[in-house]
Amino acid sequence: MAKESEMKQKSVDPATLEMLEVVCDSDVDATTIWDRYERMQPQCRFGELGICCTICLQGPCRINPFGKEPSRGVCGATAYTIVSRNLIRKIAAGCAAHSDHGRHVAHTMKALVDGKADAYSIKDEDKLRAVSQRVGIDVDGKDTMELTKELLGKVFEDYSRVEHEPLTWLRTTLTPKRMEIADRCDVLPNNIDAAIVEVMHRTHIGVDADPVPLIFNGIKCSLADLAGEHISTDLSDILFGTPMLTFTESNLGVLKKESINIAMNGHNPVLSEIICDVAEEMTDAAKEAGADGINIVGICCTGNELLMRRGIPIATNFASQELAIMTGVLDAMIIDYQCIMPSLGMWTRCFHTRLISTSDLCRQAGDTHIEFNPSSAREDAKRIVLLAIEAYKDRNEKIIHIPDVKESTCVGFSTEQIEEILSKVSDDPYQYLADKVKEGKIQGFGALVGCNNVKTCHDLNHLTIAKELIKNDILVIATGCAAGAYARAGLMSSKATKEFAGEGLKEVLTELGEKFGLDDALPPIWHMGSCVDNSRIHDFATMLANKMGIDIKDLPVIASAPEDMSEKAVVIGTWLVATGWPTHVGVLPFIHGSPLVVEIAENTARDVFGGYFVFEEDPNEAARRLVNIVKNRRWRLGIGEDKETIYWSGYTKEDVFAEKPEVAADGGEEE
Ligand code: SF4
Ligand code: MSK
Repeated sequence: MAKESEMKQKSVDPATLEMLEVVCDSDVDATTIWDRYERMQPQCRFGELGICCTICLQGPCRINPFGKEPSRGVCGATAYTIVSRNLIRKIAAGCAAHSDHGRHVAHTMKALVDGKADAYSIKDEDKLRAVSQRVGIDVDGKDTMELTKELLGKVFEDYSRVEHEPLTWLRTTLTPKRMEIADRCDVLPNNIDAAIVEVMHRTHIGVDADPVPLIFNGIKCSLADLAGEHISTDLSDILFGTPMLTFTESNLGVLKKESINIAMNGHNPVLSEIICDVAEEMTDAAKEAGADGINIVGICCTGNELLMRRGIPIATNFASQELAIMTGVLDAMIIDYQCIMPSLGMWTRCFHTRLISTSDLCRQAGDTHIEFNPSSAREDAKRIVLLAIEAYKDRNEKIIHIPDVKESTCVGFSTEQIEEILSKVSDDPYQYLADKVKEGKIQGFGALVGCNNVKTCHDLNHLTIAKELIKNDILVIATGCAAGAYARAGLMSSKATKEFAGEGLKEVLTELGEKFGLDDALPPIWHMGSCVDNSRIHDFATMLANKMGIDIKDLPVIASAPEDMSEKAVVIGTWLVATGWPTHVGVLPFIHGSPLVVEIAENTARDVFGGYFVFEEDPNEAARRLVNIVKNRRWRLGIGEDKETIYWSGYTKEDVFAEKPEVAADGGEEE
């Protein structure tokens, strides 16, 4: 068994640590992500630096990172070409994942319009009308299905346009200044699929070797990704309802020994929503099997989707997904796609758990495959729930271990919900927020997003950075596995506001919570949803920027992916930078083999877009730098404290100005 000190380095989540102890003591011959990471050491330094190329079969080619030979690949490519090509291929893969997710929701909606998906309906007609209007559809006199069909036409156009016009989902969601900059830089995509294809073509051997156009092409693809994410969010809200404030619980303690436990893992809500509907109708079958009912829990972003819309408890985020099986009470793990560990089949074979795949995109050896089909969604869902009920009978009571760890969680901060909350204190909701920013009660906003990465102590970076931001009156908005970490650590609760928020932030959250009728403060971290729901973060910042009459590059905002891992995190970080966000990543991307590419990410991007990357592995140092960036932006807006008194909470003048002064996004001189 590992020593306690070693265990502590793996995670700061008490439920995870408890389960790792159980695993160490058991006879099960299977490995966790932490075991496999240890066995993988040392990892390839060439790969980490991004200077290994396998693009053609003359490779792999590796560049000497110390300036000696070989300095070029067999074809002549230098480090900056290889690093840029590798980087933008990751961007394209992330864009493919998000935008294909959006396409699948659109196909489900199309099946509904065609009368071939009776399990579905339009749950949020207001959103249907609002999105339709936003994208330029005349909604007057049109019925629901007519409008849905017309909206889908606009959606599919963004995946297939031939004309050189920008994507509708960018043209109608970016600030005017952003559109102007993107247009000037020639990074406005006209077609989501074509943007991915262009990256793949450009990075083929013997095509683009210049790092600048390569990276700008990656930025273009990242903006296509933003559109794909936005389409996913908009259509999911229309089909399944826009999230509203919901109270629930989080962490492995939400699993119930007496119930049939089903975990929904992945990203796309099209089947999981129907499984929830069907499970409610199958309680009798569960009781016949000896259970007291069916308990659905979430993992990763399918978990976030269900958490936001239905208050379904979230059990784990990415790194701890295997541990849900190890509790011995998980009767079925249902997977759709993305961020599903290929080790799950190994673990379900060690337990009674059924691993049920639902998309032919994402299969595992040993799974039971029930292909999701919108036309047979209810039947598919019933078959899946019945498999879980069957599995329940095979449980081994002797190996059950559920950590008694769960936290109260308040979620559901869609932009629509935020607006409704703010409307209780002002007729002009975003003006209220703008005023609080100007007064300094809220110093700024921190978007904390992204994954877990086993290279960091699980959830430590997430929690360290979030606590420091809210202590400094920076309101945190969160998505993805970052949000999962905060939910499971109890940071999405009124209690956390009292315990961790700075005085100004606490005052605002208490006023908002009480006026909204909660009798308590709102949480200091607002859960905005899954990975694709970073589009909500984009909308939130855009609305605030428009209200304040400035661009996002001037807003006192920062973004951070404290434990970035997936290619989707790479693409999200890229469009955040392109839309004006200073964006921290806590795990270094594979680009440091080219000082030129690092320079573009940290500095050139700032000159051109106003956003830029902040690479910092130490979470305390990262938090310090992020707080300083917010203060720096406030000061530049003329709403910071006086130059001599700006420095508070232990931050020195040197700290604040250690960050390089920002340069106007239009390429103008430093102010
Ligand atoms: Fe080597 Fe060039 Fe082929 Fe890459 S594309 S593997 S650098 S020969
Ligand atoms: S699930 S992309 S590990 S956030 Fe969206 Fe989590 Fe990152 Fe996957």
